[in-house]
Amino acid sequence: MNDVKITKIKAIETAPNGVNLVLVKVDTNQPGLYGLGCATYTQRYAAVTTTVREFIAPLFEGKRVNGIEDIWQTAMGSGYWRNGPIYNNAISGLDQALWDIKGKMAGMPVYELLGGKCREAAAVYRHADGCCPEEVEENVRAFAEQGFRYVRCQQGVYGGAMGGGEQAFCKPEHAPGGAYYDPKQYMRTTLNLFERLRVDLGEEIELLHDVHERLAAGDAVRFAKEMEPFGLFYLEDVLPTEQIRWFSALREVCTTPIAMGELFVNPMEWKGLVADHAIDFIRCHISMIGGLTPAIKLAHFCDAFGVRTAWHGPNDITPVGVAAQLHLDLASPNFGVQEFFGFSALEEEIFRGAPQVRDGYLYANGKPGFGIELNEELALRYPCAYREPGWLLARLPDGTAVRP
Ligand code: GCO
Ligand code: MG
Repeated sequence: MNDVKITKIKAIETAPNGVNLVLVKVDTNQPGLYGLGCATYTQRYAAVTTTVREFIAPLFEGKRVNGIEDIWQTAMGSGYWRNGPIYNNAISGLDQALWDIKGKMAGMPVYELLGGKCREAAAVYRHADGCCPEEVEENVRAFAEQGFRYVRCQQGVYGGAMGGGEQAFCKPEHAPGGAYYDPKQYMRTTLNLFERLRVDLGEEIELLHDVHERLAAGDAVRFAKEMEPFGLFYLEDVLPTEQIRWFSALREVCTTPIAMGELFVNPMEWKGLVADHAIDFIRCHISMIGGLTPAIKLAHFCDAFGVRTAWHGPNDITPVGVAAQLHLDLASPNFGVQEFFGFSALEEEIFRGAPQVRDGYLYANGKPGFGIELNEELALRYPCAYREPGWLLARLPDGTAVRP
């Protein structure tokens, strides 16, 4: 074990679906033994790959593979300033790859290294979107027929704008471009949407919704309260990370289950929320907090406070990142639900052995490590590229720029 060393740490950029993804491949001095880790920050992919190439690779090539915790701690400390999304993703790529290698060396799937399965598969939720309640409901029914029991429902894009259609509000003269939306219109249409969904679909299906930090704090508290009658599985990102202190006020008046965390990068953002029982589900994107090593600790910390996991996992994550979250899902007693966007055929060709979904459950393939083999040549045929931030340039009706 002690003579297995890292020979090469490579950052691989790939965008098979037109979404920028970052993967780290760690080669070793053992023929055929390599590890894969997800380092995807889709909006700043080149900053992550540069960090891996310029700072992580020179520091850890030549080191032994076995000391994952020591490597994680020295990687985090070696930049002095820490806990930012770019550097955390770079560390995550190395960290997850070392867990993959350790599983392959042990001849075990990573979930076995984490204590073994608490369940055979992880229940997942899909995204049912639509420009009107009828279309959203149609998509919920389609997922329910495929066996999915959990469905996130959104009318329009985040903040409820119909995406390009004329808004029912006027802007000031010379207002700048951007993704305009009206918070009050968003609240009205969403309450109307869930009233209809509950009447038409009944209580069997678990419905989720993502506020995506689009409301002023006081409105957010009122909105979460008004969503109570619809018995959501959870309401997500009700407030931006900058307004974390409002969650205790929300908890005082509202029983809607609360999920938060996809934007978290620093333990100071979650420690208080979890210890105060202010949220029901933790939603981190695990490469954004530094990889599987910190996510294991966070899952165990949440377990002590009755908070369940619901790791972030739409389309800006590699199948390796999905696998890393899935192995933790399988081994966590306080697993809640796993977000899942689905893989394209091309993605499954690049990442052979990617987790498979059946009847609403996501399955690992039982192979050692994360069980995924990379077709690197094919991955490199789909380079990442700069993409206009579009929907991220959110603005209120008067043109004020807000968090997206
Ligand atoms: C979700 C998230 C995503 C993010 C996206 C940002 O709940 O899946 O809110 O849709 O907006 O990951 O890049
Ligand atoms: Mg979200």
